[in-house]
Amino acid sequence: MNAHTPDAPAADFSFRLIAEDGRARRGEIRMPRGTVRTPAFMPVGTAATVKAMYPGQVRELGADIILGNTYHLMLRPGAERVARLGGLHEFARWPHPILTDSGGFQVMSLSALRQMSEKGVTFRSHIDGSTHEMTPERSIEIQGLLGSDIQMQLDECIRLPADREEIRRAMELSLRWAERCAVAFGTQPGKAMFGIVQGGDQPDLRIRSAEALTALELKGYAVGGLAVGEPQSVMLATLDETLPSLPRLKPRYLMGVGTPDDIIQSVARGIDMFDCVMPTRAGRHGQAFTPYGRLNLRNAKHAEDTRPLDETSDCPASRDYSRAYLHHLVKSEETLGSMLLTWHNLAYYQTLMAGIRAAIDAGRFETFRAETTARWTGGEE
Ligand code: PRF
Repeated sequence: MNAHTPDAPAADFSFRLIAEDGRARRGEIRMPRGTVRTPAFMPVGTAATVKAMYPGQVRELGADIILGNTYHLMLRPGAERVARLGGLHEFARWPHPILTDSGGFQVMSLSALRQMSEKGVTFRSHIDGSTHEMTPERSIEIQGLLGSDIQMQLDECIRLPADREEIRRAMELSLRWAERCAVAFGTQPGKAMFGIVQGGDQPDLRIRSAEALTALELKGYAVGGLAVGEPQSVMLATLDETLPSLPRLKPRYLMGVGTPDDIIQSVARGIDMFDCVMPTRAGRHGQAFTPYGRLNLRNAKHAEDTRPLDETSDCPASRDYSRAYLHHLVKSEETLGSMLLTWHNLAYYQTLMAGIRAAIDAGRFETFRAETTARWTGGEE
């Protein structure tokens, strides 16, 4: 029996800490649609689907929450259409919590011909070239139409390395947009809007951003603008400098991160939530995450390897199919190859998160971190 059976769903949004082990935190977010056990990994369901997975499979692996994208869904099929169809939970057949990103980051990475102003960002769709305007108010409106449980402020994320002045300008704009988003969101029982700390690799700008957002008394805080070109050491140092300026009793979400190693090192610094395309996208490209590190199933060395990816796993994709078969599927570009490797990778990520949570509960997170990272680099397989 698990020592901490999650509490029943609650009428309002709340976060509580269950255990702390060093700076690592074990907690629980309660919402009407369900409870999120933290540290949590949120599979990415950009276009109202976690690619190559049935919703029931995602749930069975232990995901308490998935991520959706304002940018993609506003362009196709459109936020108003999703609302008419009963909202994103009903549309995608995922009745559990959903967090939506605001669109700022995706506009930067995907759209063409962006124009930033104080008011918002105008951009051309990467799908059909049509022109759209995204303001802080419109982002919150869209996230409301989707029915998102955790909504993110609109922000401007700068790639690194960047000029300090440019980082400062984007951080301050993001702060003003946070205030506008907070006004647009108002008070919505059972739902939350999170602010996003920006400030690049500049410690004083990070602290200024974190302190100003804290003053807005939001229900949770994200750290954005990381894993955007800087080395892991810079990302971890930035977390060390930033997290002490965020309130201890609110959830902390590191956006768009990361590898299993990024996750375990960030949990060690006090992060509670993660999302990343890594397990799903890498799976569709023939990459598998295992307890012994990363495997590329395209590699000819797997062609006659009869071992499964991970015989100790409960996941059929990890346990029941030979590496030789997966190699064949990947080489033949068969759909089943993407499906099995995505399933396997998400199982690995959720098992890692469950291991992290159990280790914090038991006060042995440091041992777990050392053993887990040693195995990745041990070269045993
Ligand atoms: N802002 C938003 N979404 C994001 C990021 C950000 O900075 C990142 C950066 N890693 C990923 N997703 N809104």
